[in-house]
Amino acid sequence: MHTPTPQTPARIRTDWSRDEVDALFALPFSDLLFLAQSVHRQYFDPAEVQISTLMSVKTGACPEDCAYCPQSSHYDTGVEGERMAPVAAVVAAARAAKANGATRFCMGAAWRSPKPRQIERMADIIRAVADEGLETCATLGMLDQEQAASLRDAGLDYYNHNVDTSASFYPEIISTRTYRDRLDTLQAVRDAGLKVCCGGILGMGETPADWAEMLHTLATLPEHPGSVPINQLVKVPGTPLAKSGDIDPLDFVRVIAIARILMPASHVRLSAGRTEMSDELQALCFVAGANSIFYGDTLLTTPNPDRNEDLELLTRLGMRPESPARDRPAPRKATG
Ligand code: SAM
Ligand code: DTB
Ligand code: SF4
Repeated sequence: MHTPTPQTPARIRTDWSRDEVDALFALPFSDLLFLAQSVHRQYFDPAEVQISTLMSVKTGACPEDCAYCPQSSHYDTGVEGERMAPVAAVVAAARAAKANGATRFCMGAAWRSPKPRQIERMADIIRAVADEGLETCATLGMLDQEQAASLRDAGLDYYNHNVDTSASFYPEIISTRTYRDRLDTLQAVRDAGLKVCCGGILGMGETPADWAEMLHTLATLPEHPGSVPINQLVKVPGTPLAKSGDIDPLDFVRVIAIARILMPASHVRLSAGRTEMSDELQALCFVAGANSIFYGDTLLTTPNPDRNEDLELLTRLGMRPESPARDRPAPRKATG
């Protein structure tokens, strides 16, 4: 059992100033990690890690031009456009994910925003996955409040929509939709009563000031996202960012630690990019307050560490999968 540190629990604040964020970036590494650890232990058991599994339910041929993305039709990456996965295939993957210890099943679709027919088909899929007793998450592009409400009524728990980077750097990365569009979708999702999963990507050529700006944006949303995925760019050949330079791994840890301090009650997910990270770097990320991972052999289209390697790493660190959310209602019985 972890012992909470004997101090006032970190307050959940959405009024952080940019100066406060910059001051965290200026801390010596060990001071920053000490602070992040202290905050982490006030809200979470540091031995627990939340396990999510991803599935691409509609791959490729996306009309958007996100410079990092292997699924954009603007780039030749070898990812073929596919039709939407049938409900039975998604349920089979969800069952397998649950058997492997996942508590959340995240479904991604390469859309700019879903069409009415696609919302209906997603609703069928979400109902079936929720009936398996898993938390459900979807990432389908831009949504309005009505679409978000339909997904919520089908049993969706979380919606993933990343800000990706700072508002300042964003135009370098995507031209087909704006930062404002992203924030509007996040608001529609919140207003519909869905929980938000929102984070970004490091390593696209942005500067540390962009990391501070992005974290400030996330931590001053009207409510903190329940999950904050921090991705390291997966450099996919054929995308404009294929040859981006590496970031200093210690900077990656800094960003995780600052996300933890600013959003103390959120799950901070060490997301894409783990195949390029050493065990030691991942361990440092957990020490900095990361407490969620994607688990399973693939992300959406790119590889993720082997499941056995992940289990071995968690065991070596004395960590274990978080138990299913206590507030989760019992699985509903299938009706049809
Ligand atoms: N099409 C939807 C959208 O963009 O909103 C959902 C799927 S999209 C693949 C979800 C997120 O995956 C992106 O916002 C981005 O943050 C992340 N992502 C995509 N390609 C990535 C890459 N090569 N490296 C790291 N993260 C990536
Ligand atoms: C997130 O922040 N990262 C995940 C999930 N949300 C949807 C996606 C990572 C995708 C990496 C590239 C790929 O596998 O296609
Ligand atoms: Fe399409 Fe999403 Fe990839 Fe952008 S990130 S190209 S919207 S699948």
